[in-house]
Amino acid sequence: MSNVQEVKLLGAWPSPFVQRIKWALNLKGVEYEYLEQDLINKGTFLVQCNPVHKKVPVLIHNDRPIAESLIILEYLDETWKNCPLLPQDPYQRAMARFWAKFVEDKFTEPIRQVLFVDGENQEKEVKKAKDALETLEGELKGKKFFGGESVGFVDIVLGFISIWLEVIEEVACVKVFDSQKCPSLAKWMEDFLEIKEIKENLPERENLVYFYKIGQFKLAMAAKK
Ligand SMILES: N[C@@H](CCC(=O)N[C@@H](CS)C(=O)NCC(=O)O)C(=O)O
Repeated sequence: MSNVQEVKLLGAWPSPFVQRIKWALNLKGVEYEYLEQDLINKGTFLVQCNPVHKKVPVLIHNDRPIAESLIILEYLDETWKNCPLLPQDPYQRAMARFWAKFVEDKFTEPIRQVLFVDGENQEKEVKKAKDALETLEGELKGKKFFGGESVGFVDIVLGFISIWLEVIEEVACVKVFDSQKCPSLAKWMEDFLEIKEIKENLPERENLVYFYKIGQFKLAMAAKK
């Protein structure tokens, strides 16, 4: 690897997927240039860098773009070996990938849907998200972080709930997280947010609420047309 490292991150401030990459870069102490993207009127640079999905985050390392937050996290971990996110042991590594995929398929997708649907459909998505959290509670029990004593791959992937979950609950007027049923996860969120590199430069809760409320309003208006 050449000594000159030029790292850029194409992002959008309200995006939990982008936040994952900021966290990993912070933990590894990688300096980078952050380029905020307009996702309504997407710029040609974003489209050139991520022509397939046209989404953020995109990491650009020495002029080579990489898309999809989980792929970027793995790339960062393979390129900057300090503060490893994935375990060394191949079996443990497979397990971390398994749980990260579980988070994406069984939690992230339903919780995203909660914002876009209502009525019975919303209840179904809330139930899916709750069930996923209870499964994750079982996986976490007895450990400080999913990665053990320090933050790892699964912690970074799920970490957005420590900020975004309450915001989504407020905007969608639903209750997803139950600290009685998920005490380990409740403690995990607190511990996660205590970490210096995690709590730096987080989006303001009120700004997120405002952003998602505007999004919902636009959706409602579009549905009436
Ligand atoms: N699976 C992707 C999801 C990324 C994603 O959905 N990004 C959103 C922002 S939160 C986006 O760029 N949306 C623009 C669009 O859908 O056109 C990842 O993990 O990076």
